[in-house]
Amino acid sequence: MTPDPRAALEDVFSIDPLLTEEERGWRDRARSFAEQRILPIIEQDFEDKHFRTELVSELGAAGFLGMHLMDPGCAGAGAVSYGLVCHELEAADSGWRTFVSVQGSLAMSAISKYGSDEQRAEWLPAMARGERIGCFALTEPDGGSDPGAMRTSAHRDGDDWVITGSKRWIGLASLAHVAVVWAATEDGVRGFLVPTESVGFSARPIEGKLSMRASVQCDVTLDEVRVPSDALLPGARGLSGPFGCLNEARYGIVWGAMGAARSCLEAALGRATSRQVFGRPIGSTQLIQAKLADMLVEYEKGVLLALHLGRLKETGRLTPAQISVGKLNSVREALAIAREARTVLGGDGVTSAFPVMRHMANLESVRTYEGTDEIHTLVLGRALTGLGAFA
Ligand code: TGC
Repeated sequence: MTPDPRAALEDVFSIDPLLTEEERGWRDRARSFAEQRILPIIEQDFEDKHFRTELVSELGAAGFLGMHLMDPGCAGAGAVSYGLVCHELEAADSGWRTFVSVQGSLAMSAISKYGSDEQRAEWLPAMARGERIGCFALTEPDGGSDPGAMRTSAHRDGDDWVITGSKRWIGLASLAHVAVVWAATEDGVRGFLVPTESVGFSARPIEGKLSMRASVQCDVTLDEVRVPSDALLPGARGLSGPFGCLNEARYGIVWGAMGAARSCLEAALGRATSRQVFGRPIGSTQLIQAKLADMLVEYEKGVLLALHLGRLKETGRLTPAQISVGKLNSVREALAIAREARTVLGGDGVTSAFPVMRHMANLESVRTYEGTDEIHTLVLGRALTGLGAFA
């Protein structure tokens, strides 16, 4: 009988004893959700460039939206539980992990960290249930790596704020009810909660994507959008505001990208034991075994690093440089695993009969958003030398 790749992988890499019962519960619920609600439809959705809005309330009912926040309506789960959920969702597709990240780690985190009591009460419970969707408008068309160069500006007009500018690559913006918009003011960068129905706000999905096709990223235009003074997030001043949210999302990617890697490794392992070439399973050859072993080693190291960072996060000791180690390593190694898995699958590996090319294409986006490989490399260079080399 052909061995079960998942069971074989879990046998060699025994992570369960390192997790609490509660963490395993979150992991198992996310795995069931991914297998029952995402996997059956994802290849077709990716082909059709279709985002399934109807799954959003199901994610909310499962408790996955803003699950690490302690606010009313949010699950208040630990960092490792949240990471495991990201891992399982991204094992199905990066687009669905991205949805949970944008909603929970970016938009809801911004409101939780920097919002007033009224803002938290107005938005967070409904966003946790998936009844309202949020987006996070930081990146601009002239370059995402240097948010300090932002051109979007907000100025006071009586009691109101008037916001003008453009944003690009904003996940969920055309579906969102509220946009967390970061804009330059006389007082430095500030964040605003902008209802997307506001006059002058428009969001247009970006066409021609060959990656993350089952999710939505947009160009956003703010044409003299007028919001009242209580739209300002009172607790965020300067770029450390949005960066505080990016830390949360980058942490989720550390776990998530390894989920995509696991899916690729499982596909390769399944093929290795079932595919016969030269009269025997290809998995009985030394070259294929070496590829599988190398993939396993990087996967296991990546998950253990994610777990280590999660435990640091739970005790409040996780630093931005440590998150950069994780984001850089997870996405880089997940891409390498995807490429190697494709070779094990032979020609069939380029078809949608296997998830590997879809993961590979998705991971190219994940590699670029939330800080590119290059930015995280330079964050680490600065952490080691004390010298910034960004320019
Ligand atoms: P600098 O401009 O000097 O620093 C500004 C202030 O920010 C603080 N800071 C951080 N705070 C918390 N966490 C971090 N990770 C932080 N990084 C910086 C910094 O201490 C300073 O504070 P203060 O109080 O002194 O003003 O910037 P820097 O020299 O520290 O950093 C430069 C660099 C290149 C590392 C930074 O600009 C950077 O991380 N760039 C990458 C930006 C990025 O990730 N962009 C992607 C945005 S979002 C996205 O990709 C899409 S969202 C998903 C979707 O919608 O689908």
